[in-house]
Amino acid sequence: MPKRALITGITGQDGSYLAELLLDMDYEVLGVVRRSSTTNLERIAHLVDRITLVPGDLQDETSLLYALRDFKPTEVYNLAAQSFVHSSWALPVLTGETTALGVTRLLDAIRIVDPEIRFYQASSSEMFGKVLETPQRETTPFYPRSPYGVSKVYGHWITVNYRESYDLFATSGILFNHESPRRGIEFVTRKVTDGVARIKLGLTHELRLGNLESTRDWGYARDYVQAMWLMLQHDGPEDFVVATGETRSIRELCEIAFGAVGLDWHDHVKVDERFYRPAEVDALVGDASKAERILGWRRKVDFKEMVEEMVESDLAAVAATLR
Ligand code: NDP
Ligand code: GDR
Repeated sequence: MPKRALITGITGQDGSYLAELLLDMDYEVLGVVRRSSTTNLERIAHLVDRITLVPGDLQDETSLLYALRDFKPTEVYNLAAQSFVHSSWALPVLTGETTALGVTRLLDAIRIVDPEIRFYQASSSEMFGKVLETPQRETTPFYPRSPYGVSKVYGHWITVNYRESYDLFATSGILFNHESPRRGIEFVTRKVTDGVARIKLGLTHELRLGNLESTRDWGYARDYVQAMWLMLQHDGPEDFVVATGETRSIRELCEIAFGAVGLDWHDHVKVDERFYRPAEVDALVGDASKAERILGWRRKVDFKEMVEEMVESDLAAVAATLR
């Protein structure tokens, strides 16, 4: 019998890569898609003939119950969230409804429809926030620094709680930042690579950014969706950190991205306080040794390769708009 996976957040960066990975392994894939007035299927346009899409929303439990009842998945990947940290101050309640309570709605729907389903929760390094230990691992205490981070802590603990209360196969992957050419344009890596392309092609001269000092542990999204799948194939549900173990500042990101097209970032980047956050996560670096040891997970693409791929992709995309 083919394996059947339901993905929330399939229209997002990770959802699109995960759908590709699962289709390659002959899974049947169902994507839950929320209603919007314009189409937002760009990231999965090449897959729509091979997957089933159903309307649904993490704010509407009935839609989740129907999707589970009708499709009968063996695995559920909860990737949906209001995922942009900066917006979570402007939208704290919506962020809590989706990113926090949405997890409970989905876990409850699983408990009601089929408690044998294996569940993956997209937890985040933002839960470590103002870090209490370096590098951060599965046992590091949380200290979230944004409504988004607080919501993810709730999502993490409700996953652990449903595992322990109802014996669900509920796994939490604590993933550090991961990027790709499909990253949303508002996140700093993609904002920089898109900015580099626009500057290189003469459309603008400057790129306005916020805090250049913070550091992140940036990996490659395709490598990270592999870890999600591995977690649900493991003997039992556990928490796993997925990270590269390397950390870089926004300055270093700029240096590599501008350098990839022969530009000096100092000539183009301007600091703009509009992009600062009310509370910042200054430095993150993860220890993925548990995932490496138990799941056999390894990353394949390094930071420089990834940034160069993103710059190349944005150069092609911006050039196409000029034709
Ligand atoms: P994206 O922002 O690219 O995608 C988010 C997805 O969630 C989109 O498909 C969006 O749909 C969907 N969504 C938002 N609100 C709802 C809702 N109320 N009901 C149903 N769907 C909804 O995120 P990523 O792919 O980058 O991340 C995937 C998950 O992993 C997220 O939960 C994120 O918080 C988490 N995460 C991400 C990391 C990263 O570095 N990328 C690191 C750690 C965790 P629409 O297209 O309609 O907006
Ligand atoms: P993050 O990603 O908040 O780590 O969350 P983001 O790329 O938005 O910010 C990273 C760091 O860059 C600094 N920064 C800027 N950020 C943005 N977006 N725009 C700017 O102009 C800018 N200038 C500086 C930020 O202050 C921050 O320190 C991502 C999301 O994918 C979450 O969903 C996920 O959980 C975490 O990664 C792990």
